[in-house]
Amino acid sequence: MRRFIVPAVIVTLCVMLIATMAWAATVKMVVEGEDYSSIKPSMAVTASQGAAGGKAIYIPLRRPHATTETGPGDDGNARFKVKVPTAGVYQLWARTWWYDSCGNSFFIVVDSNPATYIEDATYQTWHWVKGPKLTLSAGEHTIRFQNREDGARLDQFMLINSTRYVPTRAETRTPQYIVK
Ligand SMILES: [Ca+2]
Repeated sequence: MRRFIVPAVIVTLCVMLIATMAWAATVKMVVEGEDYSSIKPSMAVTASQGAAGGKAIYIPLRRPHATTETGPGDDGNARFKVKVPTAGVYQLWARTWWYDSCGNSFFIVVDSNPATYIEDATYQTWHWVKGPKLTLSAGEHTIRFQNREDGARLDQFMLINSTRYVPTRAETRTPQYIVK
């Protein structure tokens, strides 16, 4: 019996070691929309059902709401400062709620890089949208979510140095990575 127990213990220890190394290598930074370091109208905070913490940031609907791609009415935005512990390529995800096909995007500006944007076609429900992959050095970085279309809401965003992880529900915020 003993000659089976020793190999089994070694295998178990190896599996635990590999799992620990894989876990240690993954950095997941989760930031609430309402944890911005600065905010500029028309971006605003709103109570929002289904949002983590009960709050989100949003671009209020314009009246009349745009029915074509007319461009944003202002440069309302929220800036977030994150402290990246390990240099690497990070996948950005955003937990969003879109009003309709003309209220379903945000500009994203990282540090002083050119703007990109996130967008998809799932409306009137909270869901995660896959954004750009960002190459980030260790240290502080600024992420800006900016008005592109009115009626867009942001609950949380996430930066993760894994391409395999796909979020499905609200994540637990990670205050250790947030600089206010
Ligand atoms: Ca939130």
